[in-house]
Amino acid sequence: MAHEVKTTCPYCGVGCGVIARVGDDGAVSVKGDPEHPANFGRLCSKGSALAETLDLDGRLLHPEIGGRRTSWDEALDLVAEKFSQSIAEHGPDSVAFYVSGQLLTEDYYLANKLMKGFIGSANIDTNSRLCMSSSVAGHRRAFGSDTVPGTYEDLELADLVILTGSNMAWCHPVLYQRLASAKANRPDMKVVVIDPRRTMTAEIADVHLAIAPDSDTALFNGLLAHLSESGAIDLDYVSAHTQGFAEALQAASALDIPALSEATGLAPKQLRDFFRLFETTEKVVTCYSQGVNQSSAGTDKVNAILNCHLATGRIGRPGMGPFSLTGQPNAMGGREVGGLANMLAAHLDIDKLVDRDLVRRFWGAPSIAAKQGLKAVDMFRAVADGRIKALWIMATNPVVSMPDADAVEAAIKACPFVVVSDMQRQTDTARHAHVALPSLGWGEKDGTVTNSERRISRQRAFLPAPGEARADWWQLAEVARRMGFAEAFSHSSQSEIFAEHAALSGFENDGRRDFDISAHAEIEPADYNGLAPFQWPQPKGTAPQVKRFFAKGGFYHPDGRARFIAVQSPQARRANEAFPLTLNTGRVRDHWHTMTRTGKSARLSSHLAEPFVEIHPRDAQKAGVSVADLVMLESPHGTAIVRALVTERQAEGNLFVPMHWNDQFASKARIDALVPPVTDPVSGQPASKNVAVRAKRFAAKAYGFAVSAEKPEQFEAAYWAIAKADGGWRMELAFTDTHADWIDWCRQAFSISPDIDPIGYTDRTSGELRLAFFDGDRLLAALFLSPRPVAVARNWAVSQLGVSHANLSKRFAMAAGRPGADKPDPGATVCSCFSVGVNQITTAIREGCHSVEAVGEKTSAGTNCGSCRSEIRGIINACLAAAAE
Ligand SMILES: Nc1nc2c(c(=O)[nH]1)N[C@H]1C(S)=C(S)[C@@H](COP(=O)(O)OP(=O)(O)OC[C@H]3O[C@@H](n4cnc5c(=O)[nH]c(N)nc54)[C@H](O)[C@@H]3O)O[C@H]1N2
Ligand SMILES: Nc1nc2c(c(=O)[nH]1)N[C@H]1C(S)=C(S)[C@@H](COP(=O)(O)OP(=O)(O)OC[C@H]3O[C@@H](n4cnc5c(=O)[nH]c(N)nc54)[C@H](O)[C@@H]3O)O[C@H]1N2
Ligand code: SF4
Ligand SMILES: [Mo]
Repeated sequence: MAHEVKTTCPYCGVGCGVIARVGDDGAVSVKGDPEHPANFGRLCSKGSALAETLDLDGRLLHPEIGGRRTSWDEALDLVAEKFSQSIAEHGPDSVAFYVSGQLLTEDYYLANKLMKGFIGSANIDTNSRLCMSSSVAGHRRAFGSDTVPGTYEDLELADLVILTGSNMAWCHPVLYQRLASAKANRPDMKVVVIDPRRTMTAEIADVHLAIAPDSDTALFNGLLAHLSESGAIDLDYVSAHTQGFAEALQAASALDIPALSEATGLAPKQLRDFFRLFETTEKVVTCYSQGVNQSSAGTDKVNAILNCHLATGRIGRPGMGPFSLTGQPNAMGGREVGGLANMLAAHLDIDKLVDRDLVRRFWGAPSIAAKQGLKAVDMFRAVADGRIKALWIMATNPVVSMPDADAVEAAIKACPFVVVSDMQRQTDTARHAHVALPSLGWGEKDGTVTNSERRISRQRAFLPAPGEARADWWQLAEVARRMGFAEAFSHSSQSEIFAEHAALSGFENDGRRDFDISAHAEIEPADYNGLAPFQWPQPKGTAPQVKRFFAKGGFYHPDGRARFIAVQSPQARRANEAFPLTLNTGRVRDHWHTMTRTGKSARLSSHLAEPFVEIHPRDAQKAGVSVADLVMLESPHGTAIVRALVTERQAEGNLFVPMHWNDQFASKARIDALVPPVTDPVSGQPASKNVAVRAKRFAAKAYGFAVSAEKPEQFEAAYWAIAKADGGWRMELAFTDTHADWIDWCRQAFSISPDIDPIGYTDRTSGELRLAFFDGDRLLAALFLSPRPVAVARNWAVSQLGVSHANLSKRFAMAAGRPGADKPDPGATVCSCFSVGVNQITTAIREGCHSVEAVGEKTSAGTNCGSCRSEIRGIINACLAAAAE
């Protein structure tokens, strides 16, 4: 029977409410939940496409040992036995868990409880180490607790919103849309974007400061010094609620304006204008994300920002405060349960005996880890050198996402016992598992997540468990029981685990800890099922509330005062003579991390269908790279081959490559293979955004583009990248050898039977070759080959997989790679909701549509989820600027 279920989006930390509808025929559709306080009904492109990612293609549906199907009992017995054996022979620190901010709080809570309380080691770390750990460390240094003081509404109430190291338009799209509409309603509101490259986020900005990589500390130190000189310090707040201002100010005053200009690459006037804007605007929110966290000075960057807000007392009041944007759907929940190797559950401190004792008593645990465990980069080092002998990886794909990824892969391959819990059978990491455990995915699993504004929401199941897949918490509890900890892991539902977690948050708390949701300590399953989104804290006996922290002090250091941190501004310049370019890495709009889910959606895959490098025209010229060439990138750690996207949005000397592509989708694009394992000394977070590399043209003899109804599996190519398309697959190719028989190559790659002959032609002078294979009127595959990057109307070619080719001239048009005059090529997809291409948008602009709204009216682009609105704005600006020249 058709039914609707309220749940939460499994992608970014905005944490949007989703209503999933399962139709009579079992078909799922999703829409935004108008009542959810994070999104009020909006969804971005990824959220809107959730239903397209739920198929069972490639799912791991049964437990496997050594690649062979087995029973749950056998798999769980083996995991428990191997872990227990390693602990007995080599001690508790010889085993480790590497988990994820994509686990639900209930899963995460049990993983942490098992490792820290019962195994007795703190060797549990998480991909949050690569994501939020500098923010956590910065918060704890300044506030004495890992607290995000504000709420989303503050972005709408502010008069100045600073976005630094955040590509919010693409990474927190619904929050960005809330900001964009607040600014449209109140045009006096100012937005400043601080990012070395001009991202789509900058399209609504009044000011874009293209700072030199890693010069944020210098910039915010300069700001603090300016605030002091201009008398903008809130002396009452500073003296009543803080410590260490003088030292911080002294460190901040080290650079004068010319030195700051040199350090940040910004003109003195840009610096002064920015400083003055901050000085004269009381309601300021500073949002920051990975451009701040993922740095060898990430924690210092965080504290440089917090210093400015503490000094002006602009914290915890409506429209004011620093705001760390969390990445993953449950990055915040993971911090609450103490999932990091240097934390303890419920925001307690692993370095404090009293805190350890409190948790041990609450859990009734035999022993509790007495010291911090290994942080992600060190953990994989310990795997590599044999100190860790049994490793359980859950809901993360480190062979793609860890720095020095090739070394991480080698370590995993060499590890005596590796367990991987995932939804997908074939990931770059899962392929090396000794034991693979099938986990439930979004729509099947049930529990809670916490978003960036401390709001806890339910993810609810609306689909049956596929095959034998089981929840991650169940897997952990079963292994714990088999290791002899049955009593402490007797939970029969996620509701019981949540209640225990809530009870621990209130246990001997008395207001001493920020995280307290003990109002839910005795929650019954029925109430848990119906639980409405609420923000923490919510102590016992209180109703849900909107809470901001620290407006009147009340910090969590023992004296109740915040700490200013004196931070220096040394430049982390890594580029050098041999590796002269600075590689920056991050995200694109329509893919999520290692693409195990978004890679299933043709719509999402059409926005950017291939791994690429953004490169400035002068750097391209120096490297001998022309538009659409392939580029070989090299660092001392690894290499990658990606497409050149030559653009002035990128600063000279800097490159940007997305983190998403991996061995399942491209021949050589795992960009983390190039990233050195350099980490922040305080947080242990890797510096994923400042990597010294060199670039050169990848010399290919032939370039290809192909579409195919079946997924190509067996083929030879020096470069390939594959993406899901409507009705099949699309592929970019390059060859360093020319194959004698391309027809044969196609037959192998696209599994085409020998009785089917292609239609096509070869042009001997230009060296172009076209081949198309039909089964009756249905296109099976087509290959377009050229000595130069192939010029073919790609989206049109892809669309031919779904149309009838009954008439012969249509088949020849296919082979020619050119649409007929009646069917113009839409160009690369901009709006994935309505599949509107860039050519359609520029046509609309030429016809007089000069606003995002007008383009939307004409083409529908940008009128559903709105994620592409800043790109449309960018295209309009570029077209109008070109027309004016
Ligand atoms: N579409 C999409 N959205 C996502 C995700 C996804 O995979 N896809 N992942 C989610 C996750 S887990 C996370 S953590 C967030 C990340 O969200 P963001 O942090 O917004 O995303 P990134 O692209 O990693 O990096 C942000 C920006 O930092 C800039 N930057 C690089 N170096 C510096 C620097 O030295 N200083 C400054 N100020 N800026 C710099 C980069 O140019 C980049 O534009 O996104 C979340 N949302
Ligand atoms: N160079 C570079 N590297 C980076 C970054 C960067 O900006 N640049 N960003 C870093 C950041 S911020 C992050 S958060 C990481 C993300 O990196 P990862 O965590 O490695 O990326 P995901 O693709 O999200 O991996 C999640 C895995 O869990 C599986 N999965 C999904 N749901 C479930 C579930 O419910 N249970 C289980 N057991 N499995 C599930 C998915 O199929 C997938 O294999 O990458 C980091 N690495
Ligand atoms: S902004 Fe998009 S990806 Fe993030 S939670 Fe909302 S719908 Fe999901
Ligand atoms: Mo992240």
